[in-house]
Amino acid sequence: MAEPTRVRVIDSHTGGEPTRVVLDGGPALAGSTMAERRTDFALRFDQFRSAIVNEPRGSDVLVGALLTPPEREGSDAGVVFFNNVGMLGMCGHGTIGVVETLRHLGRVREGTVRLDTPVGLVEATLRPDGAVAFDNVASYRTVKDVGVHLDGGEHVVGDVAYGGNWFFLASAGERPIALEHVGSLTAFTTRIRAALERAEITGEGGAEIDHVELYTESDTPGVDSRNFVLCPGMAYDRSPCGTGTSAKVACLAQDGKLAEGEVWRQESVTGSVFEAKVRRGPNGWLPTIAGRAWVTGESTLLLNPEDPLCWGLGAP
Ligand code: PYC
Repeated sequence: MAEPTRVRVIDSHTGGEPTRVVLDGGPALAGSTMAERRTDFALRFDQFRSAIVNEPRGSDVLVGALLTPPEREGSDAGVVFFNNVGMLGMCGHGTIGVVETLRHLGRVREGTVRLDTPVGLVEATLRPDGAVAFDNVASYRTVKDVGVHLDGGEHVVGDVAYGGNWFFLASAGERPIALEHVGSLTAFTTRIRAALERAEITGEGGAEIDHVELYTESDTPGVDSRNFVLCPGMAYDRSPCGTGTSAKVACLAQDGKLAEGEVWRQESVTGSVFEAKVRRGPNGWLPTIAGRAWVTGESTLLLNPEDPLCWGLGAP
């Protein structure tokens, strides 16, 4: 029998969206910047990615976070986020999950936590009440009110915006954003994504728009909006999506509908809430997103190469 590779992980959820942090047993990534390390991860260790987040050890909804040594002096850790289909630029709920995991391990305390990510430095504050607020990368809208024709004949109008990942944001219109409708919301946003691809509508530099966000008003007192976010691997975000909320508040600020420092409460389809604010920055709007994560498990995954499903279902 071959000795299995042991991978120590900590699982958490942020507003219902799970994060699995890889502590030990992961690949040592080549590169001095986090962007180089993400490329190395994607090129050389895609099987490892799949083994950690895909079934039978994980599921389509799970986001993985591989910790690395920091890129910058003074940072607490480097982190590369990944999911069931590949790498993520940034991940808001994952950032909150990583900070809570580092707190759980005693590696950080209340106050400032600095994480190097492939899209830049993300500074977070671990608050006395356990909530984590992170200052996201500059977020901005590149296209307002672009129309797309879906294969079913509908015409949908929305905005293209960046919040650490690329988003298409559109009103849900008459479609209720509710848990009992996630099947039809997933089907609808999947068709939007396909239409964007057909129409060759992209983010800056031809970047794929791999997140689709529908929004509507919230019925919850004190909450501004409710959303449904389709993630790149076709799972929906159980949290309000940190990068999606960043893209949303950047659009609102750009339209003069959200003042600097004003609080925006964004609810997810599951009812979890993030609080967001923006400041004007030199390259866009600088969102601060706050939410809470909870550690749900500490475990050691076993990767046995003799197991036919060692590298996960759908492994490359
Ligand atoms: O919270 O930014 C986020 C996120 C991206 C994909 C899943 N969650």
